[in-house]
Amino acid sequence: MKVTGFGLYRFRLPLTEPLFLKGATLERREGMLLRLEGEDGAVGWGETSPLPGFSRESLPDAARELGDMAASVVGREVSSDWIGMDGTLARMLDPANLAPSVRFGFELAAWNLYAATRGVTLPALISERSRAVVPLNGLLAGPFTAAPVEARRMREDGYEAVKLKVGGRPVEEDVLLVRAVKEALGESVALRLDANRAWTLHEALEFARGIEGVRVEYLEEPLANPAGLETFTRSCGVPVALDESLVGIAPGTLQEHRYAGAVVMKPSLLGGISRVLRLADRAASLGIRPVISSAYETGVGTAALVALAAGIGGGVPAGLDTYRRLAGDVVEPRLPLPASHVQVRETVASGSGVVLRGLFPESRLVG
Ligand code: OSB
Ligand code: MG
Repeated sequence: MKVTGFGLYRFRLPLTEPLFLKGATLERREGMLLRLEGEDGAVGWGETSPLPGFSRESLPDAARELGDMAASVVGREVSSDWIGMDGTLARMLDPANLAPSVRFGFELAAWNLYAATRGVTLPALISERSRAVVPLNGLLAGPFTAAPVEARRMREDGYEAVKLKVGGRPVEEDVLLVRAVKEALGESVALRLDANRAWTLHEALEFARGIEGVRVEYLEEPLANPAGLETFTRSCGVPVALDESLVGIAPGTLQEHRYAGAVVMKPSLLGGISRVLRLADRAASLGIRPVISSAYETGVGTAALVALAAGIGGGVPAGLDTYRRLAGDVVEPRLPLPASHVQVRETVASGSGVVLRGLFPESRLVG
């Protein structure tokens, strides 16, 4: 089967409320969809949505790269060795050094096209032992006073894990908040914390002392200077997770970060499916817990993250609660989220139900 053509679409979706990210406030979520077409009529969709404040590539730059990449595969044969973390496609893309969101969108479209022509599902391509159900973590985003209430509701809704952002207020306040949230969650719901590199080593250790006795699954990126992460975790015993730091870590050097308890992997920011599969493979061999996580993708990207989590998560809750913030989507019906657990088959099917008219009036062709 050959690739016969492609389409590139721009979307702009409303959010439930403005999103405050590092150095950027988003009123809308913008990005692109790529549709790759095969000679048998099969199509595969992918999503490229750079996240302001986190992605280095701009949307126009990503659009150009994605369009060039798609044009370069028209006429190419999609053989059975295309797919896989070290398949022909991944090896062809390695030297191209695509922006992470572009590599994610392009690989996703290609994997989806391949799945469509073979009549298999994306989760089956990712792993032979894909799970039917994936647990998800709830993301606490509300103000200080609302968080414990929201946390209790998530516990009642069956969440196995809940994630709380820290580092944006004085350390003593974070300590009080973490204690209140953990009390609301109880011992049966895991508490994940994310400081997004807010602290000095001294502040982080002060925080760790403050929460002594509170069981935390992990603390993501406590330090402004990640060189101190190993010292931090060894001196206080709080497990750390890598997120921002992973961007600069080649899968082959992950053993230098054995001190980490978990790696939080966002394929849109890390550079696609194959890179995440390679990292997950290394993490598994080092005993580091792999967590698939989202960055405000639409239903197309988020469904792919569910497929990845089903294949590599080992039942670890995935962090896909950013989907909650989108007030519209490019797929219909919407994915069955937010939820404490998702059915993989149903979710992945929704993720391929792209609609370009009606629900999606602002879409337009780029180039
Ligand atoms: O720091 O983990 C982050 C989303 C976009 C950009 C950065 C981050 C996030 C999330 C994802 O918090 C949600 C999750 O991991 O549960
Ligand atoms: Mg994080």
